[in-house]
Amino acid sequence: MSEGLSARLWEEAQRYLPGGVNSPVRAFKAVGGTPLFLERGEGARIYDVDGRSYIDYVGSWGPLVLGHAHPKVVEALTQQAARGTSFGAPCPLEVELARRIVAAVPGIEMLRLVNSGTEATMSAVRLARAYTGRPKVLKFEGCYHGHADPFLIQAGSGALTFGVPTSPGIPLGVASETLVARFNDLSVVEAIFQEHGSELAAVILEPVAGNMGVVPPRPGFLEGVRDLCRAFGALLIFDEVITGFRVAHGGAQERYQVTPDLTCLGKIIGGGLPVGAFGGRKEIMELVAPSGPVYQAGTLSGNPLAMAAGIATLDVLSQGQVYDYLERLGQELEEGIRSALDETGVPGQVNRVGSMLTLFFADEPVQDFNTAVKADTAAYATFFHAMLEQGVYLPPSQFEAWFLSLAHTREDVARTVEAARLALQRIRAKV
Ligand code: KE4
Repeated sequence: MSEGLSARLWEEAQRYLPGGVNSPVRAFKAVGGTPLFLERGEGARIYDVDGRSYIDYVGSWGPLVLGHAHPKVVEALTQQAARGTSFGAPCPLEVELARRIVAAVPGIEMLRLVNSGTEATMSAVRLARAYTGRPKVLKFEGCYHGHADPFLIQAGSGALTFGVPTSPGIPLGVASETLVARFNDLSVVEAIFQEHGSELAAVILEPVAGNMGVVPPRPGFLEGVRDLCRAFGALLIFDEVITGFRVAHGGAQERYQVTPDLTCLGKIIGGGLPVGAFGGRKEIMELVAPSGPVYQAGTLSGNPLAMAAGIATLDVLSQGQVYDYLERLGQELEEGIRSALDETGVPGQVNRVGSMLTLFFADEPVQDFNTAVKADTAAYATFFHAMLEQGVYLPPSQFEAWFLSLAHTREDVARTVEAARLALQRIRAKV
């Protein structure tokens, strides 16, 4: 699909950047073909360097819940840039963004702003280990928390699964402190707590999984994990880098009424600029340097430019009805895709929470990593390119979330559903 300037840039990019990209998923390896180079975004649309436009469902992987180049964000950035981008000193805007986050997120009384989701989650785990004095962390298959060593771990063999690294460069000593359970399976979590409860510093999870594709929590799952953490003295960490301000103004912890001990944020709170945060109960957060001994630092943490974008974004999200709009649009997209699946007879599952959803090319419901990985990734690749040809830009991987924004319209959704119908017919014809 990609030709012209994108193709030429792709050749050059591979000379300077590993795999031609600065983050692996962008390389289109999961869907084949060469990535499009994008030069502009406006509202729900993106424009590639060869002048083609697309309805965008990646939204920079979640941050752009207002759409691209929202006037309020652009205005805030323009004004702040003229006054300086970073001082390495306290600035009013970091206090302002922190105030908004504390007011919105039930589990956050105090927070530290950082520069990525990875920084947020790695710092939260260090803090949990310091607070409890315990070494081990439990994560879930299919949940992604960034690229810090303790998280690039997959379930090993054996019942109570010790982790094994998913990347070279991670010492076995690090991997041995990470345990891995199956998302939505409380029995495994209980068994791990029975076996290792006294060593567990924390359980970290995406309360709505987005990184195996969208997988909602089963009723009672989050509550069960919350109860086990409380019973054994481990901290519950919600990684809300995707779900924060996405599935509700107060994130998944508001939507599902389960409050963690620590929360990690990113993406939306930066409005498209690099920002992350970790926060929680004051008695835990006061352990963070310089008020406490747990070291964490960052040159650009709380920089006024990123704060300006985040504040402008949360301002818009504080207006009434925005989440009702996202919910309605998400429902229309889900229903439209389901009807296209029915009409074409292509086996598929649609999982959705609010304005994040995934179409899995799978015969059975997708409720965890094991069922997610059964999806037909070849069918997804065909679907992806057929949608791209019709001007719809989806995540270049079956195991990611599609994101709607406030800039998407009902017409955009109708066009997307029509394109999906034609793309599914192409898959049908291939069978
Ligand atoms: P970053 O370090 O990429 O800002 O955030 C890491 C992270 C942490 N937690 C969750 C739940 C996340 O989804 C992420 C990053 N998400 C991926 C997409 N699923 C970012 C895209 C990429 O890696 O290029």
